[in-house]
Amino acid sequence: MEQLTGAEIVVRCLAEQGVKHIFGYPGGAVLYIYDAIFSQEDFQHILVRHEQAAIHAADAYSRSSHKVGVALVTSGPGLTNAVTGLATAYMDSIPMVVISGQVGTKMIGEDAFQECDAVGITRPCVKHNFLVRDVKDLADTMRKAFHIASTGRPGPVLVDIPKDITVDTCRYAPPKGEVRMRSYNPVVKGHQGQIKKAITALRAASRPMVYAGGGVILSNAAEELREFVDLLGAPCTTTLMALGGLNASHPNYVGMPGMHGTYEANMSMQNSDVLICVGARFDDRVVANPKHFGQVPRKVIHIDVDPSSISKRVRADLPIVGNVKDVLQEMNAQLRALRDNPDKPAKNIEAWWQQINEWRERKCLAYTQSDDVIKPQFVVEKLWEVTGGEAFVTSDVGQHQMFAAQYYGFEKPRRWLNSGGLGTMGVGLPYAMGAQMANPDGMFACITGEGSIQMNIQELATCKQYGFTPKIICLNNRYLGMVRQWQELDYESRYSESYMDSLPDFVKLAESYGHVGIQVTKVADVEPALREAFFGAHKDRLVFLDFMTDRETNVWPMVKAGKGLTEMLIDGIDV
Ligand SMILES: Cc1cc2nc3c(=O)[nH]c(=O)nc-3n(C[C@H](O)[C@H](O)[C@H](O)COP(=O)(O)OP(=O)(O)OC[C@H]3O[C@@H](n4cnc5c(N)ncnc54)[C@H](O)[C@@H]3O)c2cc1C
Ligand SMILES: Cc1ncc(C[n+]2csc(CCOP(=O)(O)OP(=O)(O)O)c2C)c(N)n1
Ligand SMILES: [Mg+2]
Repeated sequence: MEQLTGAEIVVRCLAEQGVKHIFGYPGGAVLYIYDAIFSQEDFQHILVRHEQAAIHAADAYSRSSHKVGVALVTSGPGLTNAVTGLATAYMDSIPMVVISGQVGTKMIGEDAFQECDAVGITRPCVKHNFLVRDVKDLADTMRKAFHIASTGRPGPVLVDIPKDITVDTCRYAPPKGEVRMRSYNPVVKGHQGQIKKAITALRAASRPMVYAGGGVILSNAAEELREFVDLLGAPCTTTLMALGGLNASHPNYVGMPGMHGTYEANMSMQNSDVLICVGARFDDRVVANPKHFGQVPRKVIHIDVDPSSISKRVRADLPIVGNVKDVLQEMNAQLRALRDNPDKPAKNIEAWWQQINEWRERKCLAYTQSDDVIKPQFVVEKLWEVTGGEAFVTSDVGQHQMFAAQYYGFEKPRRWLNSGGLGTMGVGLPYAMGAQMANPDGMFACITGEGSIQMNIQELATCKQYGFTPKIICLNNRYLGMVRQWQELDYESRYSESYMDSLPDFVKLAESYGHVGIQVTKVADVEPALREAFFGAHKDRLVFLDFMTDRETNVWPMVKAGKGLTEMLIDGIDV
């Protein structure tokens, strides 16, 4: 067995896991680890310009590829800068391992230089964290970190390593088989009896509905979901976290549910008699008012790997604890065996479909594009056309995020990367970096706002250094538009601090970082500019497209906070 330093063990353990890329930023407490990175060739390190971006990029690396994202930061401010990234990944259940440096073990608690209580600060926003106190525990801890991050309900895991541990040496032994932890054994297969009952209820339903969430994406179950929907013949909605989980062109797809969901998705959710929730968590942006939701009697079936998600906000009549992919496979096998005529939807749901098609006729996403001012929806629709719906689309947070979700029809999973649970402005650009690192042959669009993009704008330098070439689609309304919309609707249009003044010249800014910048002010230039950026002379460059959009376009439909799912506003009018 070899004798290695702690720093060398960290590097070995990453190689063991097959890690090819890590995102990070150096500092005193991690210098030995950086030194060990210098002399290895197993993985590439990407030097970001702010630790927050390292975590976001690692997070998107995972979202877009199903691999565990990895980031490395120093102690103190390096760790505190990482907290937003950790909380963002935690809220959306993203598997990630973050390594942070810590002051030497003997100095912990002495207010040492760049000391902070990493384990304490991150405890509420990671799936698990470790402080390594002995180099002999390091390899085991690293292996456990990857295991915990990627199994059960996934999530970020922090490994905090004091500097002296990175210098200490011990024998390194390669891993012996899979990690086993007595205290941690997530359930995978669903309970057979519960699955059988669910199938019976679904087949007997006259208004069945499938409500699919992030769990479908996280467990790579898009194919299983599609087969399930086909076999059942039921309508299906996918949350903001599950766009692409069912292809948007699927005839049974009714769009996203919730606050900015479609009329037909919300009406179908509310009026269903058997609702099956597949890896979603009845978030308050979807069911804002559980009491109103409960007015309609319906049977709720809930599949989730995390039992604490079940009956948290909406009571489940039939809980199924297990991995979405395994449970759907089992359900599909049973449905296949029971189905008499695979080509025809069951007779008992014909009236339901008639009703849903009437709701669809409402055309809740219709908008008018005049000749004079660019509508944000129009830019997203054109982006979809130009990229053939094939791009990896990242977004920031705000109105532009909702327009992206509503107007870019996702056909595949892991193509839509956004912060749903925490709603973190600033993720868009680092998400595009992480996605491109994991999928070098893809097309990348970062749909953002002039407010959000400024939160991690420094990453334009990282993009230059590593050749990341997303097309930044800035829907520039000169407002913190989502805030402005709420102020218009709920605060009598008192636009308190929601305008964006003193904006930089984004064209010059992009150019100063060595990229291409284009401002688009005319409707007729929208499509040509997009084509030029994706397929013209700049196709291999980062292009910052600054679209001057209508200032006060609102996102519709909208269910205001606390309202019932069917208490929607469309174009500002109660439906
Ligand atoms: C400005 C803004 C507006 C928003 N508006 C909307 C909106 O209109 N509509 C909307 O849908 N969202 C909206 N959101 C997002 C919302 O806040 C939530 O993030 C989202 O609804 C949660 O999605 P989800 O229920 O699919 O759960 P996720 O957060 O994706 O959670 C996944 C669930 O699946 C479970 N799970 C994970 N892995 C597995 C597995 N392998 N097997 C089984 N279960 C698993 C987890 O335990 C968890 O319960 C908005 C966000 C923002 C920032
Ligand atoms: C880090 C952070 N701070 C504040 C907010 C609250 N917030 C949500 S949307 C939004 C406005 C975003 O403005 P912009 O990026 O220009 O997008 P727009 O809504 O105009 O499309 C703000 C301030 C947030 N989500 N994240
Ligand atoms: Mg804006």
